[in-house]
Parts: sequence; structure tokens; C-alpha cells
Amino acid sequence: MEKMKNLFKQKADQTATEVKDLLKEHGAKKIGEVHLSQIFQGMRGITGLVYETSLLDSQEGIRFRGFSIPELQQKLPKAKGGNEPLPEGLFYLMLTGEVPSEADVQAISEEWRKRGTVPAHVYATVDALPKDAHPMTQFITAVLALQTESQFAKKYNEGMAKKDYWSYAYEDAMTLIARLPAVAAYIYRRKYKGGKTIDSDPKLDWSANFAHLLGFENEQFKELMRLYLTIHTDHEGGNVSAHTTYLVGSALSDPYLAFAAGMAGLAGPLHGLANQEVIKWIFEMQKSIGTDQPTGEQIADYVKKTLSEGKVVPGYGHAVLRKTDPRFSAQAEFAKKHCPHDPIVQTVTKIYETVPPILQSLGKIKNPWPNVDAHSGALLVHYGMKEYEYYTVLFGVSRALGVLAGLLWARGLGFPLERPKSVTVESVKKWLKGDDQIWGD
Ligand code: AMX
Repeated sequence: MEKMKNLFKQKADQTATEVKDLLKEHGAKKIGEVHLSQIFQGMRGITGLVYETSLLDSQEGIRFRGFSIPELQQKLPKAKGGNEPLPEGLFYLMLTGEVPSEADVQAISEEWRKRGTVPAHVYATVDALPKDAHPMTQFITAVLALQTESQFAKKYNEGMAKKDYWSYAYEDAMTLIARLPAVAAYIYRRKYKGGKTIDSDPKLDWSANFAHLLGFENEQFKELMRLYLTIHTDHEGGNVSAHTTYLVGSALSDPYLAFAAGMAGLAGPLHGLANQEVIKWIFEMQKSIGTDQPTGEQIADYVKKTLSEGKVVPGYGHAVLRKTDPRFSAQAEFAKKHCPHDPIVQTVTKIYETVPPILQSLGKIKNPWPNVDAHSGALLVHYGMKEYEYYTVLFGVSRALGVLAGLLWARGLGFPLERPKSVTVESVKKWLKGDDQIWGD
């Protein structure tokens, strides 16, 4: 797999030269204004990062290196007999900016297969946790246990030169991604299937093998995994998991440490945990109403009850998006094709018809439309994966591809330690009285 590594290096060097030139000429140009309110509101709308692998448009949704999800479904190589893109191909695209050939994608599958054996101490570390520990806690612990294998940390300790950072970060990212399905499946089998694990199948691609390791042999589920692991990879650089990985990586913490930190962010209910919260909320609604086929009216009443209790409606709203998330639409298309008659899928569709006008009527929510998490659970339940506490781990396995490709670009471009300025409320009050010193140099 030297081709992908060499191509990435070539592209990163080329971009680094372009960045140097453009900063020399235009570095002093202003790109916008920051309002006082923004620093109190999660830095919304402040552009402060460069992140190469994907870009989010508030109306159109995510594009990976310029390609929308339907375009990826068309252009990226697929498994034999399959229709969904292989995430291996998206990783190649995010890393190099080029659409891979079938052979490129097969070479990645093969490389991840070769690197996929998980050291025994990682399983022993997970086993030290109680089985009822949340799957994300077990997953993050396992990633930290995998860190003992970091080439980046080893070489840094031996006195690695700056120009080599990208190379060992690349080696770590490839090995980490290769091992995640086995680690994630171990957690699933340990927690829900009595600890009976399954051996890898070397004939399968990364996603299909993950499905197999989890214990799901249905071909449609394997297709779902290819789609799921593709669409959850990346959502530009400012979301909590991507930004955390990028920030921690900027301290030259190795890719394992940076990714573990990013996963701790993904485990938050306003971010990746919404994946489990949606289906939990639907199950609770079914129980409360006493049917698995609620009417639009019953759903509307339940939504109002949720809001009146001061809770959010999970799966709806977004910090940047202002339209239906194309990742929701891709899953809705999959459901339409493979399981349109399942009551849980029909309920998700009815929720989609019911929730936006209610949220809109509150007047304060900037985006009443569904995000990626509004649909994923229903599909997983359809194929028999009902253990919703586990869903965010699937999200995490996918997210590794995006945030690690993003991290490699940061090392490839030689980005420095991230260190924004912060202020106190007291200093803001002083500034309002005319003291400009608070903003620093
Ligand atoms: N249900 C109820 N209230 C909501 C809401 C929802 N789905 N979405 C936003 N709001 C509320 C906010 O809590 C906020 O209320 P407040 O002013 O009383 O504090 C107000 O509407 C304005 O919020 P916003 O500017 O529209 O959104 P935001 O950028 O602050 O937050 C998000 C974005 C995703 C955290 C929010 O929409 C939310 O909590 N959604 C539900 C959880 C969810 O689905 N998260 C997954 C996001 C995708 C992902 O990362 N996986």
C-alpha cells in the first residue's frame, strides 16, 4: 500500500507549498468579524480551522473532497454484487483527493487485513471493565490500550525529526483503523453475546468483515454497514469528535491518543450518542403509547411531552446544517429499497413528517430537520441489532476514517499546536468600559 502513502505525501507537499505562497501574499487578509455573542455560544460561525477531507454546506450538507453522498455512491468502488460504496475508497479519497480504482481499494482492504491482529493485552484491558460499562467506555479504553503499539510515540521518544511526523502518524492511523472492527466486535460479543467471539474472514472487505465479527451474516446488513461506515466518517473539522482529535493531535499526542480523545467527545448525547438516544426515545414512545405503529397525532403529542419536560428531540437539529441531512436521506433511500414495510422504518418516516413543524413553531430552533442519527437506529433494529447502547461504537469505527485522515493532513501540512485565546466575563466587562487589552496581541 505504498502507493497511497506516497500519493498522500506528494499531495501534502504540494499543498504545503501552495499554503506557504498564499500566506506570504495574503496572510494579512481579514476573513470575517467575530461578535461578542459568538464567544459565548460555542464559537458558532467563527472560521478557525483548516481541514482538508470534507466541507459542510448548511443547505446542501456534506461533501467529501467535493463529492456529495449520492456521487460517492456512484463513483466509489463497490463490493462484488453490492451497490453501496466501500469505506476503504472514501478513506483513499479523503487522504489523496483522488477517486481510487478497484485495485486501490482492494489493496487497502488487504493492508487493513494484514494489520488487523489485536494484541492480547487489549482484550485483557477491556475484560478488566465491568460488562455493564457503556460500550463507548469500553471502546475508548480499548483504543488507549492499543496505543502501546504507537510507532509515532516510539519514534518521537527516540528523537524523530519533524519532517517524519506524517509518516509515523500514517503508520499508526492505518494500524488503528485495521484493528478497530475486531476491538469493537469484541465489545459487542462480550457485552451482549456471552463473550463468544468470531474469527475474521479474510475474504471479506473491511465493513463486511466487521458485520461478520459482530455475528451478522445477512448480505443486506453487510451492505448497510458499507453505507453506514461511509456516511458517518467525516463532517468537516469543527464538530466535537473531529475537532478534538485534531486539537489533541496538535500537541503531537499520537493518533491513538488523539482518536481516543475524539471518541470521548463522540460519546456525548449532543453529538454521537444521539445515535442511541433516537431509538431509545422511539422505544419509550412505543411503550408509552402502547403500539409499535403510532399515528402522526400520537407522535405529535409525544414530541410535545418531550419538549414540555425540557428535553431535546434526539435526531433533530444541527449546529451547522439548515436542511434535511443528506446522511438521513441516504439511509431513508436504503430503507425504501430494502425494508419499507417495517413498522419502525415507517415510524421514522412519520416522525420526519411530524417533528419539523413542531420544532419550527417554537421559534428558537435554527434547524428543525433531521440529522444523521434520526434514521440509523431503525435500520439496525430492522436487521436485529437492538442493543442501542452499542450504536455510537459503530459511529466511532466509521468516524476513525475521517478524523484520522484529517489528522494526517494536519501533520502533512506541518500545522502547529492549536491555542486559541480565551477571556473571562470580568475582562469582557472591562473591555466594554474601554479597555482593549483583553484581546491580547
Ligand atoms: N429538540 C429540542 N430543542 C432543540 C433541538 C431539538 N432537537 N435542537 C435545538 N434545540 C434548542 C436548543 O437546545 C436551544 O435551546 P436553548 O436556547 O433553550 O438552549 C435552541 O433550540 C437553539 O439551538 P440551535 O442553535 O438550533 O442548536 P445548537 O447549534 O445549539 O445545537 C444540536 C445543535 C444538534 C446540539 C441540537 O439541535 C440538539 O440538541 N439536537 C438533538 C440532539 C442531536 O440530535 N444531536 C446529534 C447531532 C448530530 C451529531 O453530531 N451526531
